[in-house]
Amino acid sequence: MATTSASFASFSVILRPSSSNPQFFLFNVAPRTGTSHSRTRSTRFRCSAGQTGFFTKLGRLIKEKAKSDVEKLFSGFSKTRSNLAVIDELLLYWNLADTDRVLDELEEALLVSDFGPRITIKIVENLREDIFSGKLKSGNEIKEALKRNVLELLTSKGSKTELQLGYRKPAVIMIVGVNGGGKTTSLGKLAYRLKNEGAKILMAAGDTFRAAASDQLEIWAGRTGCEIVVAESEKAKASSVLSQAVKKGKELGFDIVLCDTSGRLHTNYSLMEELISCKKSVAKVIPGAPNEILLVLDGTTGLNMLPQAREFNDVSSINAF
Ligand SMILES: Nc1nc2c(ncn2[C@@H]2O[C@H](COP(=O)(O)OP(=O)(O)O)[C@@H](O)[C@H]2O)c(=O)[nH]1
Ligand SMILES: [Mg+2]
Repeated sequence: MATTSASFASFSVILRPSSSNPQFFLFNVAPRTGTSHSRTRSTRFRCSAGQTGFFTKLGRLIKEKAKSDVEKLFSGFSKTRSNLAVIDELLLYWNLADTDRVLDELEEALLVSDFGPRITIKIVENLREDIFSGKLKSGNEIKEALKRNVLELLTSKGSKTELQLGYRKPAVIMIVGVNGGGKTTSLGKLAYRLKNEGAKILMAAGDTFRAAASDQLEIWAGRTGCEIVVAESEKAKASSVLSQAVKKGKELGFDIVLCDTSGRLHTNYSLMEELISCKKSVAKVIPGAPNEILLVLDGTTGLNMLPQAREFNDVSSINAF
């Protein structure tokens, strides 16, 4: 098992069965350099001339899919923007006698823009108070106050935001969320940040459902210079991969094990059950682990984030999102 940074230069992916369980491998992935591609990789991506047509077609399909995803995203933004543009018009012609009607319409515009009832009422009532107490005297002042209110709500800190990693090593962080929400990407970013802070990080490829999910995590391990545990067998359970990784982390003195998991719809109960078994399997190795369960949410999801957060919290007691 290669664990030292000195060994990074010699290989990009080295597979060696662990002594305790031959089903799993600890990968030590080199930061990508021009010369570090392994034999496995070049074989995997070799493309003969006869396949060019297929790849051109595949490339075109991927481009079309990406284009439609981007269009969907921006049409979502532009819908919100046009909902919010109503506010500009409302406030342009505001006068004191019209306050109740304008605030009712403002309330509606905020609600259709996914602000949620609690926040909307808070914003509108703050504005009403300031208008009637004479603090806000023009449409422009109301607009500025509205911006300040939204900014304050977005930036005010709730509970503690630092990761609570405890004193036992390794600390275990599990990343959970729905499919395509950005779990693996967030794990990569987190690994980069924690590594720069001096932590020795082990990644665990707990997404055993999605094709090439562990390859994706391997790329992040390469980029960040972290080590990674993946399942060799396609039938391996996510809970076993994670518990094996935590065992490795413990044996080899890692500071943090970052556990990737498969995406699951919060309404799919059997997959949510699997998350519970992942959590339990990790706790068997280190009592009290995982230290943190982080829910990754796609910022464009809107209010559907709430049921997602609720369901994930019910089964896995998330610590942050
Ligand atoms: N624009 C943007 N895209 C992201 C972000 N995080 C992830 N993605 C993209 O969202 C897609 C799904 O991300 P991934 O990490 O694989 O999601 P997972 O299925 O939850 O692990 C990928 O194409 C990522 O590049 C982000 O913060 N911003
Ligand atoms: Mg993923």
